[in-house]
Amino acid sequence: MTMNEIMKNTLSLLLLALCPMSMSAQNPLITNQFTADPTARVFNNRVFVFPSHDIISPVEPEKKWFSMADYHVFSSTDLSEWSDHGVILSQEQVPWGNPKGYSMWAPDCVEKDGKYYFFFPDAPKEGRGFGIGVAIADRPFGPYKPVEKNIEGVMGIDPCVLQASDGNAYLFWGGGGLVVAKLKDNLLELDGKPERITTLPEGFKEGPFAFERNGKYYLTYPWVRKEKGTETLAYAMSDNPMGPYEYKGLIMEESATGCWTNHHSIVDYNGQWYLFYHHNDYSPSFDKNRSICCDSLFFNADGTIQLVKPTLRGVGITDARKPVQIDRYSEIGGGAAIEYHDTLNYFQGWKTVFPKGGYVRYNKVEVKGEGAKNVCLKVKTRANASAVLELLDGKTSYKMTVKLPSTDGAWQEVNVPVKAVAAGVYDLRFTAKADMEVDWLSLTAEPKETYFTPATDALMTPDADGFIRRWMLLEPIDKPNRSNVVFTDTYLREHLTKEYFSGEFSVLPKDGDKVTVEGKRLTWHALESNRFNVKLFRFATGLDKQVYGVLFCAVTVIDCDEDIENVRLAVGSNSASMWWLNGKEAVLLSGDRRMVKDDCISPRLTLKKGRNILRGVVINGPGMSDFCVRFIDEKGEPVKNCRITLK
Ligand code: FUB
Repeated sequence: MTMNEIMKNTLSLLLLALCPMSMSAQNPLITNQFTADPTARVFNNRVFVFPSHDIISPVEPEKKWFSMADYHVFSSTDLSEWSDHGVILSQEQVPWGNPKGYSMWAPDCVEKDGKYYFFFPDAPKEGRGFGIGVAIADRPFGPYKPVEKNIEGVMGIDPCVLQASDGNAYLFWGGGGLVVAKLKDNLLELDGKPERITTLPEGFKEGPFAFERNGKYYLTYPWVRKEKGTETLAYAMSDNPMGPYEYKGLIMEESATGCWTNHHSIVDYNGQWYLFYHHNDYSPSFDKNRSICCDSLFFNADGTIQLVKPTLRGVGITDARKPVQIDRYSEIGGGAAIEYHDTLNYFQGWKTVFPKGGYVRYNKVEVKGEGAKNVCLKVKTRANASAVLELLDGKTSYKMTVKLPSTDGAWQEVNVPVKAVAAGVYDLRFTAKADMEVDWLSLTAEPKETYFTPATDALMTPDADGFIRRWMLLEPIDKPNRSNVVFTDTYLREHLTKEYFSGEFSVLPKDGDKVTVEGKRLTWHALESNRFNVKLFRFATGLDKQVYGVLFCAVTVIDCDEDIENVRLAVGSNSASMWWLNGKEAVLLSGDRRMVKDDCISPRLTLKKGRNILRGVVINGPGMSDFCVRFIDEKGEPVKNCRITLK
């Protein structure tokens, strides 16, 4: 590696730690992967959530059980916008763990003297069951270095460390009941014998989470009430960290959707207490693939805890300029209902289906800065559709009729000017005056820039500069790469010529066609780019898809009235890409590239009379993917005497 490459590589890793991937969300909090067993901790006035990372077992997909190979950490300062700091520890890194154990269950993390101690269960290299290990870092988001051996004397799961005001740290864990032991100052060894907690009502218990408030110790835990059969969240209190603990009641009842487990943590952030827990929102029929959520938690004056009802709205204030996912409603009525966008790919999220008169209320959206004069909606409407939008803050209230253009029953982002709304935090109420479906809405000062419009059958030629703007684009394929320096010719030939789904290099897809890549259903979209460069990054964000560590497939058809000889394909892309004309490789753009017009130019080609199929695959690690493509002639002039058809 050259010095330049080393520096670029280091910079990319640093950027991922410092500028992590971010997503806005309500419940569930993480929208692009499964997350479970959330332990929330506040470090440096930022909430960090250390969850388990559920996956479908890559070794035994038919075995319907937990499978976890690594941990990510997520953080937020407003509990609405979440950053994924990436993988902080994986099973191959644990010296004492089975590198193929897939048993990295519920973790915890605490800070002591400026070091972060990450406690995690794992299957040992030899023998059965679980050990609990520690990995140490200088920062909450790592890098974490696992300690050579697991903690002696601890066999079990679900570690939780209580740093009590008596100056000691106590380790709680589960596995055949709940256990507690004092930790030595180094947090790596037990200081005395573990004690079983035996004072709680009967029934399966795991996932202990202990904390201290106003001189009382709370032991909270998932608990199965005999008569119900799935996990509640319950709690007990004591005057001592090691107990005895007296049972006090439930914090959350059994999941309404039948998720067998629940697992939680409770944290005070800026004077409000929050309960983090999990449900199975993105996996309704397999409850070992879970998703973390958060709701506010309240104490009574005597220190007991009020029951928390899980909500979709969750917590935090939502920035009105971003897509407000009204399907995460505070209240719904009039026949409105939420549905999954795609029951074969639940990560596509939800939409709200409104009959005439259906409504939702979504509390706490913030109109920032100069206020709003425009509402942007992703909708499916027919002719003469309208809705009433109300913004209520107790003092001022706005009520306006939003006249919507027809989208002919297809999803489209539309901008509608509305009367000026002053900056402030409002509860939003949206009432449909005709049948319609809404994905999200935003309130902005100016019409929101739209990067794409749905492709039509209208005649389309290359634009004035010859750029091709009508494309079939496939939703991003997961292709994790922390840095783009790996994009050598050899890497690209191996990874971009590989068939990720059947027909990738032979079938001409139609709008809405679906393919399956590593178990994920991805949809083709027929789009016209509003700019000369096709902003794949915006394409992905518009669909709430992952934007980094991705591979995009693009196809278009160039229809010519006659053979056009001696043309060259001129491409710019961010990052690397590979292009084929009529099945033959035309040009390869390798390395960590920025999108520059005509960056790479193919050898001479012929655009034949009739249809020519142009395919491209763009790959990117951390970066804003896009591409621009045109044909140029011998003089470098753009080729425009052709049509772009997609058929
Ligand atoms: O995530 C695996 C296990 O499921 C946890 O360790 C338990 O607490 C339960 O949530």
